[in-house]
Formats: sequence, structure tokens, C-alpha cells
Amino acid sequence: MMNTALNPITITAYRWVPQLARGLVRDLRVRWALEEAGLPYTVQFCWPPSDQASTEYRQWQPFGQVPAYARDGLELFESGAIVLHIAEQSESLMPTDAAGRARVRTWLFAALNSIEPPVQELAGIDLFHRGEAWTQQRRPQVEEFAKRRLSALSAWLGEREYLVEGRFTAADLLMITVLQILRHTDLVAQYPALKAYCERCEARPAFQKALRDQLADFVEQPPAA
Ligand SMILES: N[C@@H](CCC(=O)N[C@@H](CS)C(=O)NCC(=O)O)C(=O)O
Repeated sequence: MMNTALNPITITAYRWVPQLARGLVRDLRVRWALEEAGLPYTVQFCWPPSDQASTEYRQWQPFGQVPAYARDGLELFESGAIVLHIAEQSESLMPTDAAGRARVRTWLFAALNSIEPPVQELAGIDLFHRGEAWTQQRRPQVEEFAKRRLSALSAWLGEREYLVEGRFTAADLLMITVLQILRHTDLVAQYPALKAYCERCEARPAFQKALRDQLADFVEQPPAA
């Protein structure tokens, strides 16, 4: 299924981010998928920040963000699209039957489209706008919305170990990295099924390696531009 004659994969990542973002930068999703798939990769660092604004990088990642992916002339961006592309080549992230693949895609979109928006908005308020007057009104609304989504997700999981197909898939990988955005809160811990689900997936050696590698790539201080 996998074409091993292809050249190595390159992904982009940051050389430095503040402590609060370490372990959350979205190249982690891609690193994790590549580890699960057993595909080696090299990292191209976006530094100095002006690199991200360069015409060259914008041709690769139009919004100047991390991560981006390249292999043999195929350049991709959006962590979800990259993880899906990797999953489509690896049975370790997706079943082979058409119905199973469609279910994985469905939950992959649910992670990014139904869970990530409230989760990201809450994190944005807490991590980047803490104490600002407007957040006093907005935060409770966003938290309530996030909890409604987490509650529904927890109900779906119930006794299930994974979202779909009775096995770990790319959908779980993305869902877990979305839930991790709430690590500064106790929201996930309020749902025992979700907490156990996160612990189960985070115990995977591929996740542990991906996280170790992302953290190891950061330097303590921003390098001189
Ligand atoms: N939807 C994009 C979001 C990418 C994103 O937000 N990347 C962050 C790091 S986690 C970034 O590069 N932020 C800097 C910026 O937006 O300029 C994806 O999933 O790839």
C-alpha cells in the first residue's frame, strides 16, 4: 500500500514558542500520524518569523502557519488534510474498507469542525486575552458551548474505547489533539469517559515519541532573528 520508493517527508514546525504552547503546536498532529504510520520525516523550521510571511512560504502554506507538508512535489497544508493524507496510505490509521474509511473521515471532520471551534475559542480567551473586560461576558457562553459538545462526545464514547470502527484511527488522533487544547482547564476531567479515552490514546508509543520530538526541537529562548 505504501510506496517506499518515495523521498522523505518534510514538515514545518517552530523553533521556539512560549511554554504555554509547547505540546500543542499543530505539527504534533502530523508527527503523531507519521509515527503511527512508520514514516520518517525531516523538520524544516519556520524561523525567523519573517519566513512565514515570505512569498515562498505562502506558496506552500497560504496563511503562513505551521504545519505544512511536502513530499516529491506534493505540498499540503492544514493539519487535518495532512493527517488524512497520511492515513489514506496507512492501515495503522484507517481501515481499508470504504464504509470504515468514510466513518473515519466523518469523525475526523467532527473533531475539527464540531469540537475544535469552541475549544479553540475558550483557549484563546484564557491564554491570550485573560483579564480583558469583554471576556467576562463571553467566557461563560463559550465554556457552556464547549461543555455541551464535550458532553455529547462523552455520551457517544460511552463504553467505546475509540470513536469509530472499534480501533484507533486518524479520527482519534485528531480528536485527542483537539481535547489537549483544554489542558489548562479541568473540563475534560469532568467527563470520566473522555479522560480515560485521552489517557488511552496518549499512552500510545507513537504519541509519546511525537511529543518528545516536538518538545526536543524547541530552544529555550527565541533564536536571534
Ligand atoms: N487550521 C490550521 C491551523 C494552523 C495553526 O493555527 N497553526 C498555528 C500553530 S498551532 C500557527 O501557525 N499560528 C501562527 C499564525 O496563525 O500566524 C491547521 O490545522 O493546520
